[in-house]
Amino acid sequence: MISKLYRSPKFILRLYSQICQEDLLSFQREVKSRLPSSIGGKNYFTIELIDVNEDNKLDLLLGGHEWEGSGTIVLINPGNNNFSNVTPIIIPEVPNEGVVFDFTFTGTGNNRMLWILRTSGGDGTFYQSRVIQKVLWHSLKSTVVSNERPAQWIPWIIPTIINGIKVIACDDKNTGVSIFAFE
Ligand SMILES: [Ca+2]
Repeated sequence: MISKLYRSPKFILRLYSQICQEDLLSFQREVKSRLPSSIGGKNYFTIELIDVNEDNKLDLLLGGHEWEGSGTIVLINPGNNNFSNVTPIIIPEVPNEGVVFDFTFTGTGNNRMLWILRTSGGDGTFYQSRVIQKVLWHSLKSTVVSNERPAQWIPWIIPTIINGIKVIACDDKNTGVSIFAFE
């Protein structure tokens, strides 16, 4: 998986070209989709592979424009990387903050926590806030731990340690360092 720090189209093209030159991998299009047909044609713009349920198989998280019928979902890997018959786990919505940008997880077992970065959408505004949602994985209990509006949206979040404290943060060249929530 490509680190969030290197998502620029230029970098991805360079990486792809290097991989091809070195013949490390080859890519081919599969005829049958590995995704459930229920997500077809929907406005999903964020995809992340994370082992959500800690079974060493990467699971799939999808987010986009929640208010347009593209609910935020987790697809648990059945073991063969084929998600086409997997029933999506629906993550609670955050009204008016319906643009989902990024996911990250912290903790383990009963403390496993999903963090979702959002911005405004669905209330007539678009990209005008900076919101962090925290979801306790085992119960899907959802809390909005930070809601700044109006605020410049930011593109990604990571769990990190700043001054010895575990936090969820972003360090983006356009918006600087943002620190959101304490784990
Ligand atoms: Ca898994």
